[in-house]
Amino acid sequence: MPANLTPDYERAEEKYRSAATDEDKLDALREMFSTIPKHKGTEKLQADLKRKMSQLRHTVARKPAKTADPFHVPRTGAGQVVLIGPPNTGKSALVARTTHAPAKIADYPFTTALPLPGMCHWEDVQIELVDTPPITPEHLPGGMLGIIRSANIVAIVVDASADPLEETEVILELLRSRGLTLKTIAHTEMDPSDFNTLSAMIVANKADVAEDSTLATLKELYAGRLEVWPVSATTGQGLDKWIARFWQLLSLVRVYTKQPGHASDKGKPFTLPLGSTIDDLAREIHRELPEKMKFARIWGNGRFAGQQVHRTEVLHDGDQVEIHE
Ligand SMILES: Nc1nc2c(ncn2[C@@H]2O[C@H](COP(=O)(O)OP(=O)(O)OP(=O)(O)O)[C@@H](O)[C@H]2O)c(=O)[nH]1
Ligand SMILES: [Mg+2]
Repeated sequence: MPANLTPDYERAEEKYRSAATDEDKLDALREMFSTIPKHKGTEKLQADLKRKMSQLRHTVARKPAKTADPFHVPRTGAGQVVLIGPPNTGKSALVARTTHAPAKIADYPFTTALPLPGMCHWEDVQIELVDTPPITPEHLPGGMLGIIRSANIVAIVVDASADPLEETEVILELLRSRGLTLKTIAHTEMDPSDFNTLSAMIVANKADVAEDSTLATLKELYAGRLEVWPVSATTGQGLDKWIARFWQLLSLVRVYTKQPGHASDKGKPFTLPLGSTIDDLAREIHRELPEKMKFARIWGNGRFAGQQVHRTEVLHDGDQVEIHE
């Protein structure tokens, strides 16, 4: 171990080693990351910690909830996108249009009372969308902050045919007053020890009845901070590109496993954070598989077909992998 690690870091590392649950491990890793001296000599270690954290965040988030709290929506699929916003902007209409969730849509405000998840598709990946009750400065349902904080991506849905600038500012200010900053940032670019910056975007819904000049002003105002996605739940315009953007922001790779001598399990990829290795994939398949694994073979992305690779081999989107025990 390099001599320049602090006692705080070493304590956190000890905590990591003795952690019994994934949640405790993640806590310890966060502590290690915040106490590690940030200089060139620890860069590799920092990168390693980041990778472990994003891996564990993935696993922890997928565990089923212990309680029946309706504001706890367990994550399924490759990532969770939470739609938030003022009343009547079309959050439910967007979820109903892009998933099979029976979201209730009505032309009056405060229609949605509880969060409702649904799955949308991007290529062969499923991404979870969550419809939520409206928020206003006077009305922020208990539990909404928890949902927002734990989302992989926060989509602020505003009504582009009304006053989307004002609506966006109200929501951003509401969250700012709770210590949260929203910006369009890919997950690979995020600082894992900063829990108050969330990956987000503005969804300018009802683009079918909006003025072009309003959309242009909105884009200009948030340029460099928050992307604006003009869409319409009614006509469907802009929705495919919007959903494709989720995949990019989530910064994941798809990996297809295969049995020796068989074709790969096409269409059912494992999704792992960018930078994940064969070892990470094995752990995702089964907790004890990394220890049991003897070697792996890989197909795709410039390797020889079936090339034998080390457990530290970094995976690329579309790789096919055979694990040998
Ligand atoms: N023209 C147009 N109308 C839309 C669009 N999306 C939703 N609407 C209409 O806007 C109204 C509100 O839609 P909802 O989906 O219920 O809005 P919401 O944001 O879920 O509302 P709350 O649950 O009250 O927060 C309904 O009358 C929808 O038909 C759209 O893209 N274009
Ligand atoms: Mg609704």
